[in-house]
Amino acid sequence: MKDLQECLLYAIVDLGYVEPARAADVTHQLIQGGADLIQLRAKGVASKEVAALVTELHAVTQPPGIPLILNDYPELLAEVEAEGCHVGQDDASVAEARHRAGRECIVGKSTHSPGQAVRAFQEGADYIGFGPLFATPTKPEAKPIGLSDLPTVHAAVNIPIFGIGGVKLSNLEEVLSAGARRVCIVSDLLQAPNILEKARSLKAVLRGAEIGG
Ligand code: 3NM
Repeated sequence: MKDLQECLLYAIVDLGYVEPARAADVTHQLIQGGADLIQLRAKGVASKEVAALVTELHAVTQPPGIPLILNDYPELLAEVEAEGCHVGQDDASVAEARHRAGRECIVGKSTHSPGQAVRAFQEGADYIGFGPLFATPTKPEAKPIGLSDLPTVHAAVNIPIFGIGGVKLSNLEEVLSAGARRVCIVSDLLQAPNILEKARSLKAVLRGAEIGG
């Protein structure tokens, strides 16, 4: 499996945008385009259905060694194959998520301020999401935090940090210039006319920034 340190492009397969029947195909396109990490986000879906979908997606993510992360539902990790789970500020703590999973797994956490980022690091999260950097249709109620805290968070937190929220191909250079190295994207990928090509373009910019320093 790909190491989190190598992951630059984190793509979320959000059932708010993708019909469950298309989720495996979309996941395949995202990976073909260069997504390094995949999350299944299935808010409000019954856990039995989520479990079935995880199994279907894992058949796509496992052969190329792409970790599959489940948004919330840590207890499902005890019964399905996936590499980890992601918790929000209002969900289980990192320790509680590990306990519910009952096995070794990646646990990521959403953070919305430098203080929350440091606490998630201290709690033992394997990676964090940091945002929303911009206003986003995916979480319309969430207040954007802007880009100015990115350097502080990168100096304070020594685990992978994925900038999230309104990140798009059109503002990616700006996000990277402000201090991000990695991003997590939902709508710009899932609403693209060609998902594979969009992932490829995003990844090229991320790689270019990495090489360019
Ligand atoms: N979490 P898009 S922002 C799922 O700030 C999610 O924790 C956020 O979607 C956070 O790429 C967000 O469409 C939505 O803006 C990201």
